[in-house]
Amino acid sequence: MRENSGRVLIVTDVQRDFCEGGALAVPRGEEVVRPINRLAQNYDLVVLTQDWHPANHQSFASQHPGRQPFEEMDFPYGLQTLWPDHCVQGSPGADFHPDLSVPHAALIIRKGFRAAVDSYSAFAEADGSVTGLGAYLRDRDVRHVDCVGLATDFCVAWSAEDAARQGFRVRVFQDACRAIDLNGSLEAAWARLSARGVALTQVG
Ligand code: VGL
Ligand code: ZN
Repeated sequence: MRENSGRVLIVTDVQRDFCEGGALAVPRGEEVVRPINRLAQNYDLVVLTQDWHPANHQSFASQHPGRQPFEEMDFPYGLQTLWPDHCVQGSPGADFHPDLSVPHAALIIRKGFRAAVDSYSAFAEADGSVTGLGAYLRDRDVRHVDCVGLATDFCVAWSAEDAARQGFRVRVFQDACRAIDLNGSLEAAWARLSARGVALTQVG
């Protein structure tokens, strides 16, 4: 089995579409790149996630006539926020930010590749289907999960929460994340995370 420090860094969705000029730009999203490049050097196990939607993904408001981005809509698995088209498979916006430099990353988890199901978390899709990441980490004796990336209040928070639910010790590096902050989503995310015992910390 591969030697590691019992710790993984999960780098969430540092993609062009979530950065300045992108289709679903997170305010100051590109600012996470530099701290993440530096932080990742301290980890021998790094997992990247990549939002990766087919062009007809049902989380896109464009797929629902009369609906606008950022509205909520009832889906079979619960309430789904509708988004502008973003991170379309194979498009430039789905690429990692060109300055992201984590060449030693072991695994890339692609999320949201089924048209009918969104997936914020690296551990499970919105309908509960697991990605296998939990088992992958347990197989490698990982106990500590550290989270960075975009967006704090959606994909980062959902992964951190799922990790905590699965019994990992979880930290979120606040200054290596940026939020969308939609209708109080950031405050709600922090509340859910602290209720789960997720620690908030800083790269510094
Ligand atoms: C994300 C909204 C839609 C994220 C992904 O990475 O936080 N947010 N798809
Ligand atoms: Zn998405």
